[in-house]
Amino acid sequence: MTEEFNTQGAENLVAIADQFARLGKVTDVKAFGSGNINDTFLVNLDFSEEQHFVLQRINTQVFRQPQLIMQNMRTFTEHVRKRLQDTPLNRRWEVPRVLLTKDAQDHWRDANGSFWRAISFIEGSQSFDTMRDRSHAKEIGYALGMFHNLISDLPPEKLADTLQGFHITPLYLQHYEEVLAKTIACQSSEVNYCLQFVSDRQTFAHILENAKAEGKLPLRLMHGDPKINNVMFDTATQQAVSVIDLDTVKPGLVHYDIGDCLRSGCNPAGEETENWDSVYFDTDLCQGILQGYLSVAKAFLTENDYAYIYNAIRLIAFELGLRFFADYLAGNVYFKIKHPEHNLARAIVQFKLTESIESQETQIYNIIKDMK
Ligand code: GN1
Ligand code: MG
Repeated sequence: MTEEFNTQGAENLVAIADQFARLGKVTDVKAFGSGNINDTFLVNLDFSEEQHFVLQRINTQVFRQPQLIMQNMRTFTEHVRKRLQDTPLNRRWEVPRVLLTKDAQDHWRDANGSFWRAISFIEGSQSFDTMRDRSHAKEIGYALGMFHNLISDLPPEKLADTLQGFHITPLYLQHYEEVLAKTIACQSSEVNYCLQFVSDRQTFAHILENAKAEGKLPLRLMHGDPKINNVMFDTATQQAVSVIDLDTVKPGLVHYDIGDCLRSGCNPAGEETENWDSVYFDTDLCQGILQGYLSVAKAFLTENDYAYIYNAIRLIAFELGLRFFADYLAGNVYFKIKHPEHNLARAIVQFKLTESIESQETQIYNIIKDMK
């Protein structure tokens, strides 16, 4: 929970949650999950049919037009619901629902102007910050494939751009250069490592955007943030049942998603570790995720799509490191932090992961080739 919420007090949170409690009474509100941008809470209700929901305060410094997120979520959920109704799956699959306020609005603004919204909680499910084993990896891949599959027939232009420049690596590089020009970074060996790391990969940063501009990779709809803990698992069957966190579902490249899913899923040490020597990219888990993904996504992937998978994995790990490092240099204005060097530590994790990906380039290409 942020400082601000500590001072705002629990009583106030209950009152905010109550705006969305159309059935039952709010009994309890607790900080929930480990999001880096929005503030997330789990609300408990005394209503037996639906015992929880997720309450979120959208960070409007990041999402400047939060109403667009809600509009996208409604378009997305409507489309997927219809798809599932017309062609039911033979296993459990859930889509988070937008919950309305007592005045039938999809959000609520408090006296400070904060933007609040509520989403249904997928009952009987849980998420994980790191991968348990290969069957878990396959399920994560399946979940992303199913997510892409279910929106593959929704035209990208039906959804608004909720976060301009999101995952456009050259723009992050440009921002980094602007920040760097204004900063006198403290000269530590960690900072020097990061400066050199980015400097060595200037050309590479353009690889996916160039492929998009050359028409090799089409604009599709993407999730934007399919990291491992955004996939929900049924607590009884341990099968993936939903992909949550729909704020960045918007037009983009599916490669950003494939890259993000693999960079988060195949890093057994997790993105918050400060034991940098323990960071590596696990190719066995990579194979598991891709196997699960392709079992559902083969139908819409082209030859060029396969050709860019390796570079997508390498790029998104690098990009996230670059984003964390630039935020550290800028004085931690974007990602929430627990201590002043937090974003520097997170950047090093992603750069170590990128190095590990680079050192296993041939193996990763072979995994992809064998799976086509
Ligand atoms: C942010 O807030 P959260 O944890 O859902 C970020 C993602 C990063 C992720 C890294 C809108 O997501 O892009 O991959 O942190 N979201 C945004 O953990 O910038
Ligand atoms: Mg997110």
